[in-house]
Amino acid sequence: MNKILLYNPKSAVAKHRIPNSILNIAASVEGKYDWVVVDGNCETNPLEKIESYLRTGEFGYLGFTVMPGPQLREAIPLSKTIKQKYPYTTMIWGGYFPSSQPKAVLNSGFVDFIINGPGDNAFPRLIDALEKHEPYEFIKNLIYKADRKITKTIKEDLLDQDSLPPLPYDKLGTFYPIDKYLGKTYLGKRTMAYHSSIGCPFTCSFCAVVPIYEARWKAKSAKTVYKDVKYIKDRWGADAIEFHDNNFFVSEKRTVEFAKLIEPENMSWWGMARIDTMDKFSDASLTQIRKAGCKIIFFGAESGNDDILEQLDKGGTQTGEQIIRFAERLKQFDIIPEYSFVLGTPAATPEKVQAQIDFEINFIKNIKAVNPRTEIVLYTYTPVPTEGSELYKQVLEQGFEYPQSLEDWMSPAWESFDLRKNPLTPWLKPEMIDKIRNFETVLNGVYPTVTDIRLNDLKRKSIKLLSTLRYKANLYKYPYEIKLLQRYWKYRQPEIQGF
Ligand code: B12
Ligand code: SF4
Repeated sequence: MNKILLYNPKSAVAKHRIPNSILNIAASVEGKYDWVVVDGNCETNPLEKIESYLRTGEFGYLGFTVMPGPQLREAIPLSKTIKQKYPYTTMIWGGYFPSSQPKAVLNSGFVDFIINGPGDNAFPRLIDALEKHEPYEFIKNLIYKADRKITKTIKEDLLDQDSLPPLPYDKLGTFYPIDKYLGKTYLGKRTMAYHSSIGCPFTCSFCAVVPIYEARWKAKSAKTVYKDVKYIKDRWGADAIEFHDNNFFVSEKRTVEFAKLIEPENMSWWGMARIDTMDKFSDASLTQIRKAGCKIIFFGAESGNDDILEQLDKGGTQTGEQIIRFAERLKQFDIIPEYSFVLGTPAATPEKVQAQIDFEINFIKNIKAVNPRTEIVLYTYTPVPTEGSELYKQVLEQGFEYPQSLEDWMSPAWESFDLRKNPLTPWLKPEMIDKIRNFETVLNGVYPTVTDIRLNDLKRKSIKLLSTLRYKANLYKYPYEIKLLQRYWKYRQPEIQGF
């Protein structure tokens, strides 16, 4: 009865990635406890698959990783049904959603424990304690209910990432062929997903990483990253890498060291970064990175307005002027910047909210003018409960409230919030959301994303032709003709499908 079932709820309709979150947890118990992985992305009936294991009577523990959005929507009914049918099992949730919304999760009655942040030590220690009927109150990174009260244990320091056990890729391959996880993308024919560091040293007040990692960052060394990537390349033929780190490029030294190691492997790669950090990289470093296969980098540009950057606690030294200058700088290195913006932050009056949106639209057009290859991803601002932050206080004052129960989180409206499409924030009026979305449609029409590998030249040219007139004349309303074509060709939306 001490076997462990680890579940990755469905997160995407296509392009499935190696489920790194639960694979890290599997690594933490490898050799100590028997474990299996069920990946909702690869199952047509995940409940049936989970039950096929539970019916053996050998499984006592279930570990679910849960992100907001579609993963949450699947995790709720599955966990509820499982707990009702197999009440003796212990249900443990980890990942971003339960760590930031523990009240709703534990009050549901079907989740027993939450791992708050990294689970590499907390998970095996919790299982040990439960197996031996020992107290678990002293285990770090835990949230549970005791005497009807939500109890959080203290946070553990981030672990030395090189000391973590290797990920059990071969064993994962006994459940799902690793080939399935190496998809065709803009970067290559067999793209692997890798996570080389945890946390982030910054404290942007809209970011879910901050309350969990509290401005801490720890990375694997360049050598370890190279060794792991090389293993997957040699064993399964990966030819490209998506680095899923929140902030891959924090250290110029590590990045350049990795670039030098990976260069002979002829792989393309992508990662996430900050503009002000990378703007400090020397020309020689940027040249080396590109030479080593880094084709495109995702940056949280957020806003061209310095006051809003301050309101968002963007930290560091990023300014609107720098965002534009850096897009231009990257042109000479042939690296495509992928800039994401957060539109719809709160302001004192509706007119001010609208003026900010108009400002950003113009700003984005200026970026496109200096570097048309810049990819633009538009989010609408969704508050993250970084308690105590000035921005969060403003959000509460304007009447914003989170759902109190897990069932409420499942409603289509809150799913849309999670996908940062329609954030339900009281200061953002429907016509403002329409303006953002319509501009996005026209912009994507004029500059179709390079990451959509299904769009051929003819499709790109047709959409571009239709959209350019509107773009030049600032006419964004009712772009039905563009939408029709995009729907017909199933245009890819990185902002809701996740990069
Ligand atoms: C890969 C990824 C995806 C993949 C899917 C991953 C999968 N599981 O199949 C895709 C691209 C599909 C995706 C989509 C989305 N994602 Co996503 N995603 C990530 C990303 C980049 C990496 C996750 C990962 O693999 N981490 C590596 C592991 C090792 O770290 P970890 O998950 O933190 O796991 C540790 C702990 O959290 C804990 N833990 C985690 N799970 C579990 C489970 C158990 C049982 C235990 C014990 C412990 C535990 O222990 C682990 C080891 O220490 C994260 C950001 C990040 N860098 O983490 C965003 C992130 C989780 N995603 C996020 C979001 C919002 C989304 C979307 C909902 C929206 C969007 N626009 O991107 C979409 C949903 C789209 C859709 N249609 O489903 C947000 C969540 C924010 C929040 N408010 O909570 C994040 C944090 C990005 C961000 N900074 O905003 N995503
Ligand atoms: S730099 Fe990026 S990952 Fe880091 S806190 Fe800011 S938004 Fe989050």
